[in-house]
Amino acid sequence: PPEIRREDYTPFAWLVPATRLDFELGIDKTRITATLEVERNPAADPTPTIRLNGDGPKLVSLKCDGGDCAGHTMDGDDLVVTLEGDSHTIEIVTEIEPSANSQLMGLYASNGMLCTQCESEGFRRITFFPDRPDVLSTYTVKMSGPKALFPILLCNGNKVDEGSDGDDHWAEWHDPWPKPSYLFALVAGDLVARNDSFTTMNGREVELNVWVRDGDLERTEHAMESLKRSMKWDEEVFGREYDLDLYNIVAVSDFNMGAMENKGLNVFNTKYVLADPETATDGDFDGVEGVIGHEYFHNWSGNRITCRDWFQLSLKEGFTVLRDQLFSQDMGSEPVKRIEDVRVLRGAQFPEDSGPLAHPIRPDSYREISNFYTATVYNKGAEVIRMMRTMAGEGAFRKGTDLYFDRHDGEAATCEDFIKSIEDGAGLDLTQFRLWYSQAGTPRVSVELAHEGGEAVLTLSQVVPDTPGQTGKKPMPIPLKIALFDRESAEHSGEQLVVLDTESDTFRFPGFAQLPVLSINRTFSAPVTISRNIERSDLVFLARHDDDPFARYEAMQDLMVGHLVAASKGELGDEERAAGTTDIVTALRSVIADEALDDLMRGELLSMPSQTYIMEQIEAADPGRIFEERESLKATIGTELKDELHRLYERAEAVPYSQSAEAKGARKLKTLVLVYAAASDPQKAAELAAHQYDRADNMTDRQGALMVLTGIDSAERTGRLLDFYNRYRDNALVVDKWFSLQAMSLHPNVIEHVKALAQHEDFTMKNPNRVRSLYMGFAVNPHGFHAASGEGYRLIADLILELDPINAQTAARFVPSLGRWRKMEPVRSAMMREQLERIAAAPKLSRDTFEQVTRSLG
Ligand code: HT7
Ligand code: ZN
Repeated sequence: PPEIRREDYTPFAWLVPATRLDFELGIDKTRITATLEVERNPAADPTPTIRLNGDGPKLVSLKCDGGDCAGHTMDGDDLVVTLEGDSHTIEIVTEIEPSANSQLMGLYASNGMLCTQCESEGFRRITFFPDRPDVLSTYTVKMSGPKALFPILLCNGNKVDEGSDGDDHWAEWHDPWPKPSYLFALVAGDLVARNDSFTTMNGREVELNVWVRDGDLERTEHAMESLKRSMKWDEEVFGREYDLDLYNIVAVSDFNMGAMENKGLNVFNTKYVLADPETATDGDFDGVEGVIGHEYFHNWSGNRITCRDWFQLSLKEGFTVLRDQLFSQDMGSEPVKRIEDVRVLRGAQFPEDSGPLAHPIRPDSYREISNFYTATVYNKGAEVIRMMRTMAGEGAFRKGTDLYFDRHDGEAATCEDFIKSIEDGAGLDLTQFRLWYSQAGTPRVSVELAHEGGEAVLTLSQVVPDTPGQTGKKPMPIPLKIALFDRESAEHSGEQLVVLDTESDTFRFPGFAQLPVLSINRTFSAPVTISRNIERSDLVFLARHDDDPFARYEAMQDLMVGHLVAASKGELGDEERAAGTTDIVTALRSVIADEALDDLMRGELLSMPSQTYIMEQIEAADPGRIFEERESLKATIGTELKDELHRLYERAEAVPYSQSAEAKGARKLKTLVLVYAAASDPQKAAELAAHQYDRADNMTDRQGALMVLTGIDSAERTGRLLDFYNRYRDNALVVDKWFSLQAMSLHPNVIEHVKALAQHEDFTMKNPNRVRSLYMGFAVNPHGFHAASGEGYRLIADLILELDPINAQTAARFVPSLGRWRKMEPVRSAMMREQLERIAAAPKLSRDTFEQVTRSLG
């Protein structure tokens, strides 16, 4: 497949001011008549032809201005039509087979209903069209089909007409806002809605609907409330008002990603719509709120202003992720949300940035754009814009975003347009900052603090590491929030922002009689790694006294990571090991005792760093060794703090179920206590977990207990797993949990369990949620995936090969786990590479998987 390069962008030669689509809907066969009004684009070089992208629709007929076209030809999958004049009407009739569409792109059947997914290049699977984000058109769509099968007919915009014709009926929809084809959507099926309304800041009433299958309605309240909160928040915080009279959300059970922001008709994975206490965890509730917000915020950052080309994806995704993160911070605990977001960044994006798939947030080239919906484009993209906000201050940043929305409303814009608007609106000079858009790799900042003549002297230096295709990078502006703590009073005289914009720089702070304790990168103000030789006692100090909750969490994590890295590398003697664990236990004890903390934050401070994160800190990592050390530290903590943890559990157990922060915190602590108990006293933990499971009145407690039980070989494990399945076998989202809990377990036979589950009658390769629940659960479980035998790697490679022809996008998303081969110790490294080579040698790979495998081997 050819490489597409950002620098090759040229505007499309034709404008398409109006598009009319006529759908004759059927599950097995759908016929589409597309009528395109086209006229020459005065801003582009003239051509005698128009290229209409296609990906498999059957061409039934083609007309130009009501008759034969001057000529047409197929170029690969595309239809190229000769046009002699300056404006024409092109009519194209195509046929497609929705029920045979297992890729879930374009128009497909899911559970008896029809729905679409057009981002990025799915529209071309429906009809021939300039399927690129810079071609904006207004759409009028007529949908017709059997009333019995499709009683509900939905599309973008507003319904303008409807009628019946025997057993068939039809609806006509018009979307007044010009949009690119990737934002087109339709849904036809037997659905019911939770209905509500929202009055905008200018007094306009908007009808809101959340459409689901009959029986799921009672689990839509949280989604609806989240939608209303999102609409209000975007008015208050970004001054953005909704612009149609109708906002529809539809939940579908077969979906490649989380959700899709189609104009006025969002299509959602059921996982991000349905939630009630019996079937959804606190994390699931937060996920629904976050994704509902994300898709809603796209109405401005993505739809009203869209992307010129797919290299600009972070323009809409990075900005919208930042907006959804700020929204969730405001709806719940700000520091806990920040910690969660940083954990995601470090868990998914840092590995991407240090591996073979590293790319800038604005990539320079791709073969398959679906592979670039990455943590880098989304999450690092959000961090980059967050840094602009930090440097500008909230008020000035808002002036910048206001200017961006004003200047580019209705356009297909670029990242450069966004940066320029922030520069002009917020009054910042972002000349050098633009490097964050073009340079991949996580900068490493080295930190030294000295005390000289009554001054604290801070020396910072940065290295932006080489990444595939990029070497010798330039220093970037890195905004670091810092505070200097007096050792006696445990106080500081104010947080400061230092910006490191050269390779190395020194900052002097007068007024210190002795060396202070440095708290740096507070709130994680820059997406960098910090390297410094800090005394353990200083980390204990910060874990105890830092008034920035993120920095306090960071100190606690650094304390544990430092110990586990050294222990895994065999660098600790008995005395050092004992001293290290004592410090950790002491710090944890003070966290348990600190009455100023709320339990959600306490839970963060008491959590151990993940095995994956520890592995990332080590060259040639040995996962077996790290697993043992981590389990051993967990057991020590469980033993040493047994009484304190027990009291914590008892206190938490008395808190009744609610969605309050207090109750959520209590539930988080209960499962955390079980985790420590499972390492120190497995039999006791199994009894406690079984007890929690049996008396649970909510999914958070039940799933937490079962998660712990899956790792303990016991009668309690077998019984509760069976109970869980029988209790929830009719609820697909909960059965997904049942699969993933077992795939993620610490049980020694996890590989055999996963193989057996793949044969389970409820397992199917056709449903991405089910595939992800079993196999992604396993791929992120280092205990199973990195088994010394190499069986885990083989299992994932087998999956990729089997899934690739069914759903290439989902298959390709498993490749990066094998792509970490360079980070592993030599034996595992060779086995991982061998599996990548086996996939690469397969006779017929999708473009998606081919690109990821070749880059991973590269
Ligand atoms: N903008 C949406 C992206 C998306 C997507 C991309 C490729 C294939 C399937 C997809 N479904 C949704 C999601 C979002 O970021 O809001
Ligand atoms: Zn998005």
